[in-house]
Amino acid sequence: MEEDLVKLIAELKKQDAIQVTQQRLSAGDDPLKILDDARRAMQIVGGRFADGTYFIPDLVYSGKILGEIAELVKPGLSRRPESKKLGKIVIGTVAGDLHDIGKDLVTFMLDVNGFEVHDLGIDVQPQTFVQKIKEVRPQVVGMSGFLTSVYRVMKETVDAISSAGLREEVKIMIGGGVMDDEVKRYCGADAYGPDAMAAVDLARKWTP
Ligand code: B1M
Repeated sequence: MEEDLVKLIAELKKQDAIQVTQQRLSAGDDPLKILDDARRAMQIVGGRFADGTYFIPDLVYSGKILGEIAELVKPGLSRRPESKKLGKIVIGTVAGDLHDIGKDLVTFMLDVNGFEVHDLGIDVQPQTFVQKIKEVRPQVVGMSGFLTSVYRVMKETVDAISSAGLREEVKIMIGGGVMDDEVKRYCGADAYGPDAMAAVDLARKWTP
């Protein structure tokens, strides 16, 4: 059924993809595994967009499918029982970038794992990160980026945090489709997280 879901999402067959998701959840399948399969499917969608098989409306529709699957899967990702928050995180998709599905999943996973998350949304200017850091004093800053064109703005955001004298106070993690360790080094972040659970593990490592 794993390959079924990947194929159905990649083929943009929304109703069937939702049905298979429901079946897998009822059968007790791991919700994180379902999300990971959905992510693999989105890579296929992205590849088809890049090679001219799919167009913008297909990308938009794939986003809708994934959004609905994420909503189905979320209740199965258990919330941490205790009420005291583990630490504070400011997160956002950097300026010029409007992708939010992956960032929202990371935000959700951080939240259910016990962090106080301040989500700045999409297209977030460097100074907006700086202002929010001054306001909430987080231990961790998360920057999502999904376009190669935003590598530079990720670096500018880290630079803005440094110029404001806040760099020593925070650990910075980056993530998103086209990010990797090389981009991390280029922009001066502390770590790159390949998926939502990696982001949670990094945040755990950096908070008391
Ligand atoms: Co866009 N898009 N898109 N798109 N889109 C990509 C990213 C692309 C790779 C597709 C491709 O061509 N192969 C490509 C970027 C190419 C590049 O720069 N190298 C691309 C492009 C080109 C564009 C436009 C420029 C298209 C155009 O207009 N000509 C445009 C840009 C608009 C803008 O932002 N200014 C655009 C627009 C869109 C839509 C609006 C139509 C839609 C977004 C819907 C939305 O987000 N609300 C969309 C979609 C759906 C995609 C793809 C197909 C899927 C993205 C997605 O949701 N993936 C994407 C292809 C791909 O990803 N391979 C693509 C599923 C999601 C669960 O995975 O986002 O990777 P992901 O998130 C993961 C991890 O990365 C990680 O955890 C998440 C959960 O596991 N993670 C973090 C994310 N943030 C993290 C932060 C962390 C740690 C981990 O720490 C802080």
